[in-house]
Amino acid sequence: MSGKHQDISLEIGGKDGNIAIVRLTRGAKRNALSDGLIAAIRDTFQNLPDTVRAAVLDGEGEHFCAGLDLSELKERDAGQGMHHSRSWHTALDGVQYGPVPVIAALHGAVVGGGLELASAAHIRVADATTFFALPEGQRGIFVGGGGSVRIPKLIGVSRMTDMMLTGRVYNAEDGERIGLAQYLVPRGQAFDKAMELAERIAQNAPLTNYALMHALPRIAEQPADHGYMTEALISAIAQAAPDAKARVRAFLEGKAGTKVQRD
Ligand code: 1HE
Repeated sequence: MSGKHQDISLEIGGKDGNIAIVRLTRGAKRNALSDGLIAAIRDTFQNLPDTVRAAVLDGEGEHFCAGLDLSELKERDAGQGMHHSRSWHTALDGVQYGPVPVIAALHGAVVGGGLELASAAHIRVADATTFFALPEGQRGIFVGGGGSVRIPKLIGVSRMTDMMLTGRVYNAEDGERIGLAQYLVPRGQAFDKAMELAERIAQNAPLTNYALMHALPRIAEQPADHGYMTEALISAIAQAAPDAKARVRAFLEGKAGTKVQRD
């Protein structure tokens, strides 16, 4: 990392010490994303230790993230605004297309750029206090952190349009129902659930995780015949790895714990 930033922390944890816990630590400002914090998110995800197999992203205090730091908005001209948006794209692409899957542990406000950040994660776990909104419409601005690309993939263009036109706020339950989160847990339990999922993910073959993160969203953008080809290439690479061979052998030899089981 290019130096520690006061508004973010990185801890390495989990049973095998291979989970990165990335926390926004700007609770007093509801984890609002300043330029400095966006750069720190970029640097943190770009420089995760090689031993890390999954990451959990959460926010200190009552809210996951209040979005763009509005106090920095007022001084920007159009050119600076474009570069600012592009800097978010780089940082949030680094979350989505980094080395390991990212699970966002959500609570309280997940609004504006906070929802854009959460959308860059691979899995979102919301606790019962979570609420989702895109107040950009009310602030006279537009999403700029990749939200117009990522959020419609989660909930569709019409729901996102409604959120921005009307200021609609989704509570945790409705947010999970429409696809803003994949898991809904009781108040205060999002981090523990995210860690549990991270532990599971960390046990997968790293190459499979990488293929999922990097190939799936791209295949979704490709015409079907290109998608099939990409799928064939990735599956050939994954199955050729020694790790894959060892795992399949373990199943065929009836080794304990390799069967698919109900949760
Ligand atoms: C902030 C921000 C912020 C809080 N920028 N300082 N995002 C928004 O429009 C959401 C704006 N925030 C809120 O609606 C509320 O703060 C919350 C619902 C998130 C939390 O409410 P609450 O009552 O817990 O906190 P608060 O009293 O409103 O805020 C506490 C402090 O955080 C206060 O500062 P203080 O110095 O007076 O203590 C707030 O000013 C500060 N704060 N949110 C700056 N967002 C890439 S483009 C993305 C575009 C967007 O994200 S637009 C949506 C921006």
